[in-house]
Amino acid sequence: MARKLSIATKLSNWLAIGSAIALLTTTGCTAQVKSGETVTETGETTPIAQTPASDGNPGFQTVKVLDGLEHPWGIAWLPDGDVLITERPGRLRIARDGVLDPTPITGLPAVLAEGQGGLLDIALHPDFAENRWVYFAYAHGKINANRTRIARAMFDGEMLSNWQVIFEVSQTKPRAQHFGSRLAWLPDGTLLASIGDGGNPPITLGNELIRQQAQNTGSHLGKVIRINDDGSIPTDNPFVGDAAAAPEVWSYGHRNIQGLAVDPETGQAWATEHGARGGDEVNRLEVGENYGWPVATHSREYSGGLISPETSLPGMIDPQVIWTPSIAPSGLTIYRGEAFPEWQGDLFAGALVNQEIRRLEVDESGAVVQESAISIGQRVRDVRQGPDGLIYVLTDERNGQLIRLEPIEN
Ligand SMILES: [Ca+2]
Repeated sequence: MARKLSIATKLSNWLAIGSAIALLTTTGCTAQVKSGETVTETGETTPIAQTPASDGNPGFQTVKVLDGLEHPWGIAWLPDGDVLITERPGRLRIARDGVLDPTPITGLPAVLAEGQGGLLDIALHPDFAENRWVYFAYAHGKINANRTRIARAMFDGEMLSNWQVIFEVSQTKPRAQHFGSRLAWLPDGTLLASIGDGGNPPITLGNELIRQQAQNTGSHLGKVIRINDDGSIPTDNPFVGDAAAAPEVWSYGHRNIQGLAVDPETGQAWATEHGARGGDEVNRLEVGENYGWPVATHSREYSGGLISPETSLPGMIDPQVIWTPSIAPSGLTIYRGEAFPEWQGDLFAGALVNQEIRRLEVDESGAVVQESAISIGQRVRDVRQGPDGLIYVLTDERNGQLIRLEPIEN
C-alpha cells in the first residue's frame, strides 16, 4: 500500500513527479544558465534550467513538484513524507506520494478570505507522530471586524477533527490587512506566532492610528506572541506579572511579520517584516525586546510621507537588514540540511514583489554579513527546508506551485 512506503521511496517518487520550471539565476553570479530537456520516458525529471556552481555557491536547479494550488500560504511535511499545504481561500490540501489530492481535507471552519486574510500558516506539533495535532493561523471574522486566530486540530491522515481555537487577538480591526500569522516552534515546545499591527492609515483605534498598538504591550497587535501547545501562557513570558501587558507578548514593535523561523541548531528566532514604502526588515528576535515600529523605522507612508523622523531609538532593536525599496518579504527558513553544505546556517527569505529568494549569510556573532538573490519568477509566499534537506518554495499565484531547489553536480 502506498501509505506504507518508506520515506526514501516517497522522496524518490517526489523526484520523479516534478518537471522543471523557472529559469533560475543568482544575483552577482555570472554563471551561464543552460537549457535541458524535459521529462524522460522513464518519468525521471530533467531540469529546463540549471545554475552551475560558482563563487562558493553550489550548483543547483529548480524543479516544479506540484501545481494547481490556489494562493498556497504554508506547508508542513507529515512523518511519512506526505505534505499538507494551506490555500489562502480556506482550503487544506494534501499531496500523497507526490500527487496532489483533488479533494481538500475536511474539518476546517470558514475563514475570512479577503485581502491578505484567509487560511494562512500551518505547523505540526513537535510530537505530531504521537498526538496528531496540527496548528493553523488564519483570519477570522467579518470585513469590518476581524482578527488573527490560532487553532489546532487532529489529523488522522484523511480529515481534521476536534478543531480548537487556542488563541485570538483580543481586539478586532476593520479591513483585511496585516494578519501576520507565521507560526514557529521554539526548542522548549512553546509556539511563536506573528500578529500584524492592525493595518494602515486611516485605520484608527480610539483616537490614534491602530498601528500605534505595536508599541502597546497591552495589545496583541504588532507583536510576536508565545503560547504553550494548548494555548495557555508560559509562566516565563517576559510580561507575565505586568498588569498593563498582555501575557502572551514575547516581542513587540512589529508591523507585519510574514516570515518567522527558529534555527533548529541554535534556537535563535528570526523574522522578516513588511514595511510600507521601503523599510522592510530582517530582525533577530530576542525575548521582551522592542523592534521600533512605528516610532523607529526606515519605512515611509505609501504616499511617500514620513512615518517617523526616527530610524533608530535607544532601547529599541535595529534591524539586521533593511530592504528599501521593499521586496515584500514572505516565508523564511534557516537552512540546516545536508544537501547544500555551502548554505549551512544561511537564512532564505521569500520575496513576493521581487519574485525571488534572498539568501542571507550569518556570521558566528549572528550578524547578517552577505546577501544574494535566487530568482524564482513567481511571487514567493513561503520557503522551507524539506525533510530531505532540499529547499521548497510556494508561489503566491492563482495557479500556485510547489518548487524545489536541488543540488546538481558540475
Ligand atoms: Ca523595526
